[in-house]
Amino acid sequence: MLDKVLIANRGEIALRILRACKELGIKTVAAHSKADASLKHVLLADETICIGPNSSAQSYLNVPAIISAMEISNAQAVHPGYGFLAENADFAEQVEKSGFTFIGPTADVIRIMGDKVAAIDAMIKSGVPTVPGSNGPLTDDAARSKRIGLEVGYPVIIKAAAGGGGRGMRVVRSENELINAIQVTKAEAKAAFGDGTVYMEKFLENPRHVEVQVLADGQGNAIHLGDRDCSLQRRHQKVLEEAPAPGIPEDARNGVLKACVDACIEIGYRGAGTFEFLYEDGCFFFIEMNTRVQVEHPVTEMISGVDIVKEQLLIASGEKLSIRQEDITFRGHSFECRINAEDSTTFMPSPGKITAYHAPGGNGVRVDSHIYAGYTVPPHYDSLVGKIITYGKDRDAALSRMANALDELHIEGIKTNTELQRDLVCDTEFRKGCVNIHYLEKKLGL
Ligand code: MV4
Repeated sequence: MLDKVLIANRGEIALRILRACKELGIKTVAAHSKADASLKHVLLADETICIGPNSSAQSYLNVPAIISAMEISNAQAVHPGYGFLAENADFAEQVEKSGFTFIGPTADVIRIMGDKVAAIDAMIKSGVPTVPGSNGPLTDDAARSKRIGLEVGYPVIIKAAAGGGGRGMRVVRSENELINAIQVTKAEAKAAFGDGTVYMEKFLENPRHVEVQVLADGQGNAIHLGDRDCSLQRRHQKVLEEAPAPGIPEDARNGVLKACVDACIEIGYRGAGTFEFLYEDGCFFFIEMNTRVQVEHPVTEMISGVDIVKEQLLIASGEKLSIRQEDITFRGHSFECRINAEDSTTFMPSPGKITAYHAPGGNGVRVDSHIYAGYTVPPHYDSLVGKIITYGKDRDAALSRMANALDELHIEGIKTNTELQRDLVCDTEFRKGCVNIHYLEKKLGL
């Protein structure tokens, strides 16, 4: 078992990691920026170390500072959480080269998944269904690109291989826009990511975003923890997630879940991971794989009974997966509402001092948050201040608990998006299940 873990993150996920470490008897080192000395997990950690000034670039993204902090504190391993360096293959490689453990997949696998063309290629080889498309980079051969466009059928989407999460994409609705769109997307990708490689996919007009959670030990064992629906999003920021994804036929679901497990074994995956799919007309289409723990992992924990962060730590300790697929029974339904320090209508960030705080509670209510009365939300990082997660025996039960929990939530001193969340859980279309990725933006546009 790992003896001491350095937490290279902040906010609610740093606290989540600290709690998992404590449950396993692992000592914790909270590596934090200057602005974050009063974060809850920093106050609770066995050791703390300031790794730099307020800006992320000089602290949570500062690779030499983090590796030095591991050396100084004698930590064996680093948990990167999500965001920051979590999917940075060079960081994972440097951690391992310095003799420490990166809690996540090998640098090679992170690098493959960071290159969306390579990721799709790996999925095709493993039997995971992908979006019809170029299945490889587009070249400077315009006639070839047009041939592919014709085969795939318009509309198509041009995506940067180094992009992901909504960055570097362009929809093309007819052949006469194609060559220019490829050129512009290439130039943008080159400027943004230093890599101008682009590829083409059929553009799906009204898909849902459904993702599959997996765990693998890198020793030939892998399981899935079911799926989640994350379609309610604004500007590629998820707002409200649930597990399982509602209204998916059992044969389609079982097919995609098995394909993800097979792919994990095929690619030698290690740790927690998420396969992202677009789901439309009963079919799943792989788009990207995330090689980190995700913000919305709690909804999966609620329906599967598996502690994903503890499993990450056990896998990083070198243990074989102790859970077999047949040991997992999915029960009930779970929702997560992200609570952001922002205006409910303008979405402007609202950092500042929390003057009063009351968290919801009761049966089937979980709150993952680092905030407390008197805590000041700094302006330097993202605005997530917590997550309300509810569980119920079915979708309606979990949803009514969420409505109650949101009513009980009380945060004074800063603005939050709680009103938007209260509105969403009452939304007629959302309550029916199966809204698509455009639903929230359309609703807000009205
Ligand atoms: C797509 C798509 C439609 N067709 N690919 C956006 C984020 C990145 N992860 C992939 N994205 C999309 N890829 C094809 N072939 C629509 C989106 C998309 C989207 C996907 C998931 C969640 C929210 C989204 C919002 C806008 C567009």
